[in-house]
Amino acid sequence: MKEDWTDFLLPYKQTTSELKAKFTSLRDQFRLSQQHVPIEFVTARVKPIDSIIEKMQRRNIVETNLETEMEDIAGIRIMCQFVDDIYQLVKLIRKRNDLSVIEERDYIANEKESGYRSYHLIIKYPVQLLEGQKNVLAEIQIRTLAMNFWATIEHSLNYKYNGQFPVELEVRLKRAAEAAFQLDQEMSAIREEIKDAQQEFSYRRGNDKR
Ligand code: 0O2
Repeated sequence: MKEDWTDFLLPYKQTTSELKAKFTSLRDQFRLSQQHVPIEFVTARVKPIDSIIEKMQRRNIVETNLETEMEDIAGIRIMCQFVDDIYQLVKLIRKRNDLSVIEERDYIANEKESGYRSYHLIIKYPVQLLEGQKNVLAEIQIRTLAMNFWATIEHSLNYKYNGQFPVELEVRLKRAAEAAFQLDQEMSAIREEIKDAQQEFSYRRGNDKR
């Protein structure tokens, strides 16, 4: 196993902190422009060494292929209010020229067996290091607050049960995932109604002034 993880992980650390700053700044730009803000908050992490080693063993990844085969050593998570916000952000990310999208996994349209929902983008991000530019793979996960609530709880239970849930718990978690998704759909419907009502209101005000 690697002797010096600090050196190896440095570009990933830099990638996560740069991307977090960029997406936080994007949120601030939306706020300033008085538009609906599609980003609620952003988190970033470098995968812990024990998780990297566990995944290397599970996926048969050899050390020399780590940089090309493990796509989520650098991870960014963006939380949104609405499902539509997720797809708006995906479009924005595809257009950026400071990174390139190399793979997309829509676990919202195609939820995982566990009930997990999120939109994943695997990107290539160039970081500037002492020795020059290096392209780093990173995973951006975009989810609603409800999806994040479910995933956070399920992730900690997974840890507790070591990935082997009792059947009843598995069923309840799937039900909870469905309830979270229903909540997202209900909130989107309410949002559309509010938008329609606001448009109707401004149209009427416009007519009254004539
Ligand atoms: P952490 O702590 O977030 O780093 P694999 O990593 O082998 O499971 P794959 O195909 O490499 O899967 O990548 P995938 O499925 O696109 O994304 C893996 C990451 O997505 C996980 O990372 C989780 O963050 C999240 N994820 C995927 N499936 C689930 C799920 O069923 N429940 C929850 N809570 N999260 C999920 P890590 O490394 O597991 O965790």
